[in-house]
Amino acid sequence: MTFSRPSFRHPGLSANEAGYYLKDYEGGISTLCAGCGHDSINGAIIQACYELAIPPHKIVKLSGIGCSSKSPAYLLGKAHGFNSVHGRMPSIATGANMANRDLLYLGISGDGDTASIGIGQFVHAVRRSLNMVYVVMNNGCYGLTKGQYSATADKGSIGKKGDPNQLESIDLCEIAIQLGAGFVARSFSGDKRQLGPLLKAAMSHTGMAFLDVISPCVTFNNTPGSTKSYHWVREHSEATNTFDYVPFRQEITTDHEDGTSFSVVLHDNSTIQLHKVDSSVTVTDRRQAIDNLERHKEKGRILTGLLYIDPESEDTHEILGTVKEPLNNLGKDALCPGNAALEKINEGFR
Ligand SMILES: Cc1ncc(C[n+]2csc(CCOP(=O)(O)OP(=O)(O)O)c2C)c(N)n1
Ligand code: SF4
Repeated sequence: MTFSRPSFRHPGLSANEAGYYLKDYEGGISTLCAGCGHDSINGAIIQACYELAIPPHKIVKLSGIGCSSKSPAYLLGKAHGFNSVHGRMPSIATGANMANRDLLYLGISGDGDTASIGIGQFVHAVRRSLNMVYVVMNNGCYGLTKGQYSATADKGSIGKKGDPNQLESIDLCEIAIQLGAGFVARSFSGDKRQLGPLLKAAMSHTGMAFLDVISPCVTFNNTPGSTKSYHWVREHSEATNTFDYVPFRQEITTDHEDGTSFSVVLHDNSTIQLHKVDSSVTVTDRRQAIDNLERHKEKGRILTGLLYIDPESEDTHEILGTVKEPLNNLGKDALCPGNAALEKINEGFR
């Protein structure tokens, strides 16, 4: 059996603006279970990077441990990558980001990897507003270790083993909003139309862009009583808004005049055009964003779409006032200015 992807592609497929083909964004052939939601998210990430024409070598894919964390092996084969210890992806992302601010950091994690063992790492990456796209493939269980409930499993939800989950669940989006993430969204692996623009907008945001994507585990948590199953999410999800993502280089053609639509301009001058389903939903107010989530939860519904955005948000580099250049662009004199400069700095602390 071979796991290498055939190099032949349809001759009609075109290159993106940077001259790359879709295959330049692909990775190895997936070994996840057929029908696993994670594979759909991987496909959406590949498509988003291709459409945004991001040179693959300008991307860093990072993960922890889990079926979800195996995903970087199945996408962006030409990007940089690091598969860390369980729950430790945020520290690896922080270190890499501090050394080279010129790359796009894409963290891929699971609900076990982030909400259980990695919760301490996650909250600090968020409150530092690390400039990264942080994707949680949320199936409410530990898929890789045979389906135990994770900390995002809803109380009362029933997995394959049959006993209902007795513990309260952690809502990662609420935590992210509370701790100052500038972009927070929730989506569903089975909703390609919503997930694609959300990923592209997240990749264009400066600071922490957090995306919680409900991603059913078909092997251990796709039962009728599970709130992370395909059936449940399709029956109970409600989109806060529909929206288009318009890159800066593209002409804006959509109508702005509609009373329930508005645009948000990001740092790189690309635009998010929101078409609100419910005009009472405000996505630029932190307190209201949390309230919206709770209101829908009370009714047993899962709110999806862009939940919160702060277009003015700063990233760790701006907050700390770090050097503008990636460290590998600096010469020896800048990196190692010598004893006299060190003495002067130490003097400043006395
Ligand atoms: C330090 C450590 N503790 C526990 C494990 C066992 N382990 C491996 S993956 C995993 C949970 C994975 O769940 P999740 O992150 O939700 O990913 P999924 O497989 O569901 O996509 C656990 C507990 C480990 N590998 N390392
Ligand atoms: S065990 Fe679950 S999460 Fe893991 S690959 Fe299979 S379906 Fe996906």
